[in-house]
Amino acid sequence: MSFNNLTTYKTIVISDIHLGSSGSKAKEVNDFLKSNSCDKLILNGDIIDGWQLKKGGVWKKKHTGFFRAVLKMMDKYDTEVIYLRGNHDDFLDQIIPFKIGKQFSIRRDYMLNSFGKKYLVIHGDIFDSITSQMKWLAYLGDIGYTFLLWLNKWYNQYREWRGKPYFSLSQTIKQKVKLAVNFISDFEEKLSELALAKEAHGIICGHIHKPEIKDIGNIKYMNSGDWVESMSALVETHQGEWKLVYHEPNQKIEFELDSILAPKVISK
Ligand SMILES: [Mn+2]
Repeated sequence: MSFNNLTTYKTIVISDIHLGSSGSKAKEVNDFLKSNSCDKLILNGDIIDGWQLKKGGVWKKKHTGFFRAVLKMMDKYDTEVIYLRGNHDDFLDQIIPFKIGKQFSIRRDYMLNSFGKKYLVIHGDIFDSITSQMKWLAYLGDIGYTFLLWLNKWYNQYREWRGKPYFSLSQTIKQKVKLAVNFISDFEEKLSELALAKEAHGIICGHIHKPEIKDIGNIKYMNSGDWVESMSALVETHQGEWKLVYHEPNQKIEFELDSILAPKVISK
């Protein structure tokens, strides 16, 4: 049903899907992949949530469905797939670098060359251990974030019942806590410095679940966001233009699943 509006890109970057955790929007990301094609697909870390799986997270059919959708893209459009490890899928460290033919590789980082520009692609957790602020977010990221999402879901079901619009609790908390704001700007600056040190024109990362495209000094800072809340992807058109796209859930499916799923993100 989504094949008639297939969109093609040169590059698609997605990150932070957290497959294996209850907050993962696996069905939505699968729908997104099925309605897009690209020459290069970069899975920029935290695709599989190994931490949650270790703690009793459940691997579902739709989680396997994600890899099926990726394989289909490789098959159908000859898409090259680059899977970069994140902190939640750091179990991959043991097999890195890994390569199957020319079409699939697992790596720590990647230098993307496109239209004469160099972009350093990396998940972004590399500075986590340096400051205590980052430790705080790493902690929030694992236990606190799961709790916030759980709370967010029930709070919004209550709001929906009361006829009130969707309210993103975790986004609001993240945006209001000053520590988090400091953390985000620290993160963005540190990663831009890293790109500069590697003589790249831009940085492409994920990790903090905050989709963004902006200039920091001479560096183009681009964050693909996540598939827990934002449902965002970073795409490069065949003309070399970078943009963020947000997945619009299918209204009909939405309605059918309404009773078991939390209301969808309408914010941003
Ligand atoms: Mn991460």
